[in-house]
Amino acid sequence: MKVPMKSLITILSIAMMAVGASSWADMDHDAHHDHAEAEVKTAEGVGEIRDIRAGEGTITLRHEAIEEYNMPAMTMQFVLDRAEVVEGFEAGDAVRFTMERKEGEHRILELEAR
Ligand SMILES: [Cu+2]
Repeated sequence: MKVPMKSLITILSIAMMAVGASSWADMDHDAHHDHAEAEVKTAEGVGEIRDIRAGEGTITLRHEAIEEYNMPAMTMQFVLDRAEVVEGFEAGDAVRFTMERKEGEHRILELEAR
């Protein structure tokens, strides 16, 4: 049976949308918690500093999985709770950290060398 080109394109774009939607869900793995989860909770994590931007108040960490937040291991940017948190640290340092998610922001509360 000959499938008209137009239906093929429709089928393809639906398939691509489905793939796109599922990979978006993976990337945004923790977003679905935001609505139900009004209270703030903290979590401990371990990782390595990739980049510090004290002027912008951010730090990029490669971190191991954080079960409390349902996060797999990844590299991501965090907001610094206070500028002093990163004092004495530099990119490449292995760290242990305490974080919280508040109003959709991931904040680093404490940083400790390991
Ligand atoms: Cu993460």
